[in-house]
Amino acid sequence: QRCCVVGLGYIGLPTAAVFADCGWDVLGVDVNPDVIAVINEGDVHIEEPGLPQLLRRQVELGRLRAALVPAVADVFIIAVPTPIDADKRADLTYVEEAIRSLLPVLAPGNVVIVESTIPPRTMDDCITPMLTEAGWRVGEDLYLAHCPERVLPGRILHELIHNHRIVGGVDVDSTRRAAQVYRTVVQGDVVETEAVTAEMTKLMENTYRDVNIALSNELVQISDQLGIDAWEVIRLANHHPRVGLHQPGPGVGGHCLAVDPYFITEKAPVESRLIRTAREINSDMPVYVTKQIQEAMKGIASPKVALFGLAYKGNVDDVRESPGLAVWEILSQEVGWQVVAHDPFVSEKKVALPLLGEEDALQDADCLVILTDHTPFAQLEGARLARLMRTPFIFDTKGILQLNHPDLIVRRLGTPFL
Ligand code: SAJ
Repeated sequence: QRCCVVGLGYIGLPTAAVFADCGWDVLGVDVNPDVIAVINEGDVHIEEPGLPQLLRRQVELGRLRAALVPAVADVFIIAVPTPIDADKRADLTYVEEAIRSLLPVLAPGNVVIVESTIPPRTMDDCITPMLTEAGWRVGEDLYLAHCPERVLPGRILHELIHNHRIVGGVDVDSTRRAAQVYRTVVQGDVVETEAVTAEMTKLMENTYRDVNIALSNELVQISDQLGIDAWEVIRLANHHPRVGLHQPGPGVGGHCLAVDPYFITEKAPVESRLIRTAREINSDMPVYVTKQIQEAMKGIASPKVALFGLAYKGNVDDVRESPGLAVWEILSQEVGWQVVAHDPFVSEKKVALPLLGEEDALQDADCLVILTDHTPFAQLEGARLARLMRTPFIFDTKGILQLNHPDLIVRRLGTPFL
């Protein structure tokens, strides 16, 4: 069976590699010639544990190759980005272009699957009409389904195989055929539904997380006001069998939680009040964090601030919608301080600012701000920080530090300053 995966990013590339590993003959397609060249050499352009080895093996075995345009196949999987525009509405350009790129190679009996995250009703109101207008009888000679990806960066290869999948076709036959495709690869359940339910399910999963993180970020602000330790409240409340408060932090980043809720608010702006408010709380967190840093730096003229962690979350190299970048922007551009950044996972190419090594960043700093829970940050040594920094003030927005060196002043977001 031949499978063509359109879009070789964080989702498409691992998907292509896993399908190849399960015996499919896979063609990966991307508009970026550099990406194509790298993959055909057996290398990868993104950071994901286990992917380099898996991909190299599949390329060497001849089961996976990459090209700029799609070719004839049995199944097409679309995994291109759906960004939001300035009005916080889904930009479907890439998905539409991907569908258009298939038109010259589609054949009767093909299954076309959209994995990209899309607003509710997109399959029915946008994708199906595109194919119908091209002359296809969807559900009869062409099968069309939405199968949202749900993998967690950092664990993608494991989750691609073991997570349950939701498959929603635009009609019953499409659902059945698309579900069969995933059953060749997935060890979790493949749950069948219709397209619009699959679209909404995916969005609600990420919205659930966004709203719950907003609740904890609100708790942080209430706790700061009332002199309560928010982390202790979360720890104790989570002893309750039906409570699972999330972790607060400097904001919510990544291309999923910080974006997907808008796909709901765009379609039902009046009804989605809680979702909208949660988004506001989370996207305002970098401002809240910088205000606290400014408060702490009050007595220091022109402080040097070292920001640790520009990736949107721990142990990944992805900086999309990252709270760390937002904090950098406010402190360096609006406040005008000397701000330096360090992130062992992120390459300078990905951020339009210089990144320093750990020691250079800490040297003579007046404030160290932890913005991402990268594992190496949890191992920072108190004595070293005290020796290198000019003012040994540390602000931990992720609650990961265990420092108790007497010379350090360590403050955790949402914990009263003692
Ligand atoms: N975060 C918190 N507190 C928490 C958990 C996360 O502040 O308690 C922050 C993180 O630091 C990060 C952001 O939220 O900035 C998002 O991180 P994440 O680990 O929650 O999620 P993503 O964006 O890496 O992946 C999510 C996952 N969705 C769910 O868990 C419901 C993943 O399964 C999806 O496949 C992915 O979105 C996606 O592609 O939609």
